[in-house]
Parts: sequence; structure tokens; C-alpha cells
Amino acid sequence: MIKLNNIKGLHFGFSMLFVMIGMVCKGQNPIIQTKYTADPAPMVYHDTVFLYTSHDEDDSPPGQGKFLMRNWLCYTSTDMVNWTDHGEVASLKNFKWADKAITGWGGFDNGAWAPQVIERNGKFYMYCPVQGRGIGVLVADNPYGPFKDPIGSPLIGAKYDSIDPTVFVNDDGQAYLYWGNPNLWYVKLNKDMISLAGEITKDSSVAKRAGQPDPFHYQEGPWAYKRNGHYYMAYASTCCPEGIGYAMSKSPLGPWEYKGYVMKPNKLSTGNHPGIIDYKGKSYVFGFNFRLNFMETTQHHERRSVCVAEITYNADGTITEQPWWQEEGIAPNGSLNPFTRNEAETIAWEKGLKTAKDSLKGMYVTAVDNNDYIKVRGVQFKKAAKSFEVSIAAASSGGTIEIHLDSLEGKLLGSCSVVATGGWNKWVTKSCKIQQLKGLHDIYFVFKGADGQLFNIDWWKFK
Ligand code: FUB
Repeated sequence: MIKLNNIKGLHFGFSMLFVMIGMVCKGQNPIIQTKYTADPAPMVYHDTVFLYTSHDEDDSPPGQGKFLMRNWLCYTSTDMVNWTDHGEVASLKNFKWADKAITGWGGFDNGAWAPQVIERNGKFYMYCPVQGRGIGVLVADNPYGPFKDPIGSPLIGAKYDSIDPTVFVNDDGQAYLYWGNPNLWYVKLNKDMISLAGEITKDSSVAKRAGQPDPFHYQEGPWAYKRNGHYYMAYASTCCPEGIGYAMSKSPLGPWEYKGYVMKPNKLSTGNHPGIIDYKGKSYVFGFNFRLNFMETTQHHERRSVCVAEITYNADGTITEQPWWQEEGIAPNGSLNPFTRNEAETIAWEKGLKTAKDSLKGMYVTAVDNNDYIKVRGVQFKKAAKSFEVSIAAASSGGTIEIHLDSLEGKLLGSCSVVATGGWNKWVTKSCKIQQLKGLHDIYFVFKGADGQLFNIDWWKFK
């Protein structure tokens, strides 16, 4: 669960609340708990789901619309329930032009809104709204970055309702960029994906017309894709709260026909923002809720958390409406191999932890206190595991990693004591015997020790 280290006065009270909530709350939605994430943009590349998100800062102020967003994050999964944190992959600082003095738009300190990444010919293109300043594009040679701005200016200027880009390449190779709040806009892209191939146009079919019915209730957050010959435009619909609506068409440029809700709005969440994929024979919609925020405080902050639900399509291509984000989340679509090195920041659910990145180790888990834990789901022990190996660093006197089976209070397979290693970045590999274990299980790593930070964890594996 999120630790509000940077809001010192509130930290102790909320930590106590976490302990109480953590005892009863074992949900899988939202899917990321170490940070606040919003505006999910999933991309399937080879056998992996790359989930790019925007990032609400832990110290965003109270109040609706008070966003504090500086960078974009990336998570990956091969089973849809355990997500590996890759941290920041791009930030406002990637766009030199974001710093131009535009009164009220926060320079590099605010405005990193809803992105989308797409692969084309081995390059990865990230379309990023820089709130109030336009939509930029970044390019990288791999999905983790580093991403660079190839044009040094906005791809779409600020005057076109320029937020929430979604990009899609049709079977004939033509790429389309769509975006906008309160209108839906589009433009064709050249094959280079970083220049425009036509006029910027306001879509007329979903546009609101004075005095006319508005079946679409289009708000923002479009997500364009093609599936089985049908073109789809999902979007955050109705306001506020926002649900997820969708329209279909026979062409990438419409006219769009409203088809209904993927998910009806719910007063639990003012906003929403769809990202839709097919993965390993199933289909999924991502969006967000405010569950973690409201687990910590009754006050609304723009501290959102990405959620996922499975969706199904009917024979005519329409989508079966889903209930609001279920706390229990979705079933695993794959399993985790415990006999290879697993990054500690691969997490289905956790309590009390944060992740950090450095040049020596990359990402690792930190802020580990007594009773914090990590749950990983669907761990497949194809052979008997007899021991557990973990890479840890501890400037303090350390603590213990308890390994529990299938629940927090489940069978104790082993306890691994961690002693001081001489620094938070002095890493050692510790090996511990465990009771023999086979089969498919959820594993809970429960951390025990004295008050204060116990250790950092980089990776683990069973043997
Ligand atoms: O995250 C900032 C803005 O909030 C997004 O651009 C919108 O889609 C809404 O989610």
C-alpha cells in the first residue's frame, strides 16, 4: 500500500489505518499499489503486456482537478495479475518545449497527462499530452526507453483540445492519431509516426450539437482499435462520474455509432479512462478508480489507481457491459515461474512498500517496515522447492522474511533472517531452507522486525 513518506504529519495515522485495512483488504484491484497510477495505456508486445500509465504524485493536493503529474511509468506482466514495476520511462523534461512560459501550466512540474505507446517497425512511439501545451511524441528503440523527442516541438498544437492521444495503425499501414476533450479530433500520421499526413479534423459524428440528443456522452480519453473487422472508439463517457462508453464504425474515420457502456459510471470515481487489449485468448479493459485514495482519507485528491476487468465480445462485435471495477480483480492468465530470478517489484498486491530505482540495481523494493508484505499470485512450483534465495541490502539491523502459502496467515514455509549488510545499497544474496513445496500457489512474503525500515529487496527465487 502507498506510504505517504512525503506527508510526514499524516504518515503515522495513515500507517495505523493501513495495518487495520491490510488485515481485511486483499483485493487485486487496483493492480498497482506502490504508486498512484492513472490513464492506463496497455500494449501487447511479443508475449508481454506493457502497461504505460500517467502518475499522480503522492502529495497531490486535495480537490477535484488538482492534478500533480510529472512523468510516465511502465509496468509489465505475462499473467495479468503480477505486475513488474519499471518506474519512470519518460517525463515532462523529455520535452524542452514544455518549459515555455505559459502562465499556469507548471513547466516541468505538472501536466504529464494520459499517454499511449505503440510499436511500429521495431521503434516505440509514445504520444504524450503536455497539458495546456499540446501533444508531443517520443521515440525509443525498446519499450523501456530511453525515449527521446525527435521533433523538438508539439506534434499537435495546444489549440485543438490537445489531451488524451490514442494511436492506431490500420491494416493498410495508415496510422491515425485521435485525441481530445470535450471534442474528438483526429489526424492521419505519416509512416514515420512523427509527422502529420493530413488536416487536423474535429470528428463530426460524436460531436455535441446544441439542442440535439447526445447519445455518445463523449468526454475524453479515446482508445481506438480494430478487432475482427470492426473499428472501435472507447472513451470516458458522461461526466461526472465518468463511465466507459464505446462506439463502432466500418471505417477508422467514422461515422461512429454509439453502442453503449463497457462500464457504467459509479459515484466512487469522478474519472475513468479506457485502455483495451486482447491477450492470450482473453480481452481486457483497463481504467482507474480512487480506491487507494479513499482507503487513506475521506478527502478527494487526484490520486488514482489503475484497475483491470475482463471483457467479452458478442457475435456482432459489441462488448458485454461489465460491472464497476471488482476488488477481487481478474483470474491469472498464466503463471509465475519461481525457479527463475523474479524481481521483488513484481507484485500482485502489497502493503506499505515503495519502489525505487538506481543505476546499480535498477528497480528494487524499499520502505519495508514490520508487517508489510508482498503477494504474488499463481506461482507454479513444477518441482519441489527446498530453499529460497533473496537479494537484500540493509543499513539497519535487518529483520525476517516469512514465506506464507496462499494467505497472509497461511502455512509458514520458512523464515529467512536478514542481517545488516552495511548499507541500503550493499547487496548480498541470502539463502534459506524452506519446507518442500510443489503445485500452484499464491505466495506471501511477510516482513517482520523492529520499528523503522528493515531492508531493501532486489530479487528472489526458489531452488
Ligand atoms: O490524467 C489527467 C487527465 O484526467 C487525463 O488526461 C484525462 O483522461 C483524465 O483521466
